[in-house]
Amino acid sequence: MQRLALVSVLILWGSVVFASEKKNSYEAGGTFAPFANYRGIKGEARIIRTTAKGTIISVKVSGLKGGLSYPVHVHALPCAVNQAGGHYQLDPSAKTGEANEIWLGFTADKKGHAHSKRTLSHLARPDAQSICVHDPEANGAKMACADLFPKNKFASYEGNFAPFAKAKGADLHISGTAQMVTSSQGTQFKLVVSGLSPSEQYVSHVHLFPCSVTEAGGHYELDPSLKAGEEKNEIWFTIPANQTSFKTDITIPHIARADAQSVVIHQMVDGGMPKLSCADLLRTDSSR
Ligand SMILES: [Cu+2]
Repeated sequence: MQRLALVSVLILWGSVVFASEKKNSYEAGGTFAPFANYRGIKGEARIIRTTAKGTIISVKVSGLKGGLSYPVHVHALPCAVNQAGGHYQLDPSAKTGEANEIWLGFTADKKGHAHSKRTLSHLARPDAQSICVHDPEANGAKMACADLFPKNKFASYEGNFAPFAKAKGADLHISGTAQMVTSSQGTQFKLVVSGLSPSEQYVSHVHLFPCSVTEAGGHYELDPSLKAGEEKNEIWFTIPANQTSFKTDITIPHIARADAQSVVIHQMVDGGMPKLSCADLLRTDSSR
């Protein structure tokens, strides 16, 4: 009887640990497709994020030239957006280059097949959105790309506002929540904020990185191939003046990508826009 109780406690404990790990651990991936000017390249890419071990990434590609070595990198945008953009940076405040990126270069065998795998202690952020194979015979032009999307592309995200380290005085009282829901129709944002000073002016935007990574980085751009900093290409929330709290619920036709990672509240002061408070947009579903 006692033994049975112990066994059931152990089983319960095991499932709790498994459930909490599962929430942050997930597998994603996709198939390679060639960019324009290239054909015949096929294969697949997988990314496994585990809270315990970091990140495991593997790629398998065919349709390459036998004996040739190819540069392969994790990129920061989906394949269809600005040709996957630039390289994913482990630390966006550090120098670009191999030590701060995820490189998976390989050499094709006689049949034109190649594969590689990397295991990192770094837990890849959601902005690790694709993998590109580059053409060594054309100055590293992008040849083929695979998206690293989770199975459920549409999801709910949520986080609580917390002050940045530099916030002081009344700015420390700002609290609330930010929610984001993506669907085939677009993206809904709900913000509930309180603790504002009626005498101050504020503005809020969707930012590129989690709150703890380079203080949420720059602004999320609807189209990253256009110039940054224009309101029509970003997601801005107007915070009315002379209020201590505000709520907003807006839906935009754009479907937010995984690089929409936080909402920042700035103060508007002469000559600047200091970042006061930030809410991470974390996926709330565990089944990806
Ligand atoms: Cu901003």
